[in-house]
Amino acid sequence: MAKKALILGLNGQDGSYLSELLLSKGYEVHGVIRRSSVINTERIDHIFKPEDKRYIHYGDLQEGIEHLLFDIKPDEVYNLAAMSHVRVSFEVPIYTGLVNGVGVTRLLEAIRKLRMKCKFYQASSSEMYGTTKPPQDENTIFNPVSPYGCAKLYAYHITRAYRTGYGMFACNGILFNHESERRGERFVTRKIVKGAVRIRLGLQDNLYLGNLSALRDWGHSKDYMRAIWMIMQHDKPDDWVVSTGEYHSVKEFVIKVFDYLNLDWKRHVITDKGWERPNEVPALLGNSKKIRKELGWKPEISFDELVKGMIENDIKVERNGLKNNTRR
Ligand code: NAP
Ligand code: G4F
Repeated sequence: MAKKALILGLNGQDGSYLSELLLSKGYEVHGVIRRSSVINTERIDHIFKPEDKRYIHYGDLQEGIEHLLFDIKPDEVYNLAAMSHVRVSFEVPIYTGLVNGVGVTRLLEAIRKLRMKCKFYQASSSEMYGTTKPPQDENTIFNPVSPYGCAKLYAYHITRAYRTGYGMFACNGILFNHESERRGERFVTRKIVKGAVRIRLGLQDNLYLGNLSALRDWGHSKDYMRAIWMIMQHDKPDDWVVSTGEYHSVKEFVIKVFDYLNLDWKRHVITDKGWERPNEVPALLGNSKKIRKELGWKPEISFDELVKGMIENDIKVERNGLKNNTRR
């Protein structure tokens, strides 16, 4: 019988790549999306055909999803749902705590109360390291400095507590930044790519950014979703860092994109304090030795390929006046 997976955050960047991966492995994939006043399934419309709509369920981490767990009886639950924007978390700190933190306890508690034997994956984040100096690995101290990072750290610990306390197969993937053609337009990589492409095509003149000196370890979402599936297939539940082990500044990212498009970035990029955060995480660089050694995972898409793929995708999107990500 096919394994059943339930993905919270199905229509997000990661949810879309994970569902493709699991379907290619023969899983029956169910997912949760939120009701929205506009169509919000663009990332998954090519994956779930109209006749597959029975696999897509409405829900919210704030409400709990006991009924879905009970009806679907998944073998694997992947919690990718979150208010995922760090800067926005400073504006909605309480909501962020309720969704990204308490929401995870709701899920774990539902699984426990229903006495389900399913495995559980929690999308933990390198943002939890905050101001701790790089490189960071599974033993590095956490120092979160954003409401998002604090809520994610709560979720990380509650996942461990349910593992140790109740013997649940509950894992944390501590994923460093990962991007793609499907990345949300308000994260810095996609914002830079989209802005530069639009400048190249004469659709806008300038790009407004915040702190250019922050360093990030950027990988591709597709590689990272393969990693989290491997985490869930391991014989014991654990916590794992997933990263490329290479970092670049936001400024380097800008220069790379503008150079690719034969543009002089200094003529178009304007730094604006309005895009900065009350607290910044200066440098994230992951040491993913453990997952490479124990599970044999490694990233397959290079930084150059990531950037090039994102640029080519946005050229197509902007030239054809498309709503979003065309590249599959
Ligand atoms: P994303 O594109 O923003 O997707 C987040 C998903 O969560 C969306 O489907 C969103 O639905 C859903 N969601 C938000 N609030 C919800 C709620 N209250 N109830 C149910 N669903 C809700 O983010 P992503 O890049 O795919 O990231 C996936 C997960 O990994 C997130 O938990 C993120 O915090 C974490 N993470 C991401 C990275 C990264 O670099 N990408 C690194 C480490 C950890 P809507 O479309 O309705 O908002
Ligand atoms: O792309 P960002 O918004 O990603 P950030 O804050 O690192 O968070 C992402 O990665 C986390 C993993 O470490 C995830 F958990 C989280 O869900 C999310 O996916 O910003 C990256 C850097 C920051 O230092 C920011 O200050 O870019 C800097 N930046 C400079 N100008 C900007 C901008 N970020 C955004 N979003 N917009 C700007 O205009």
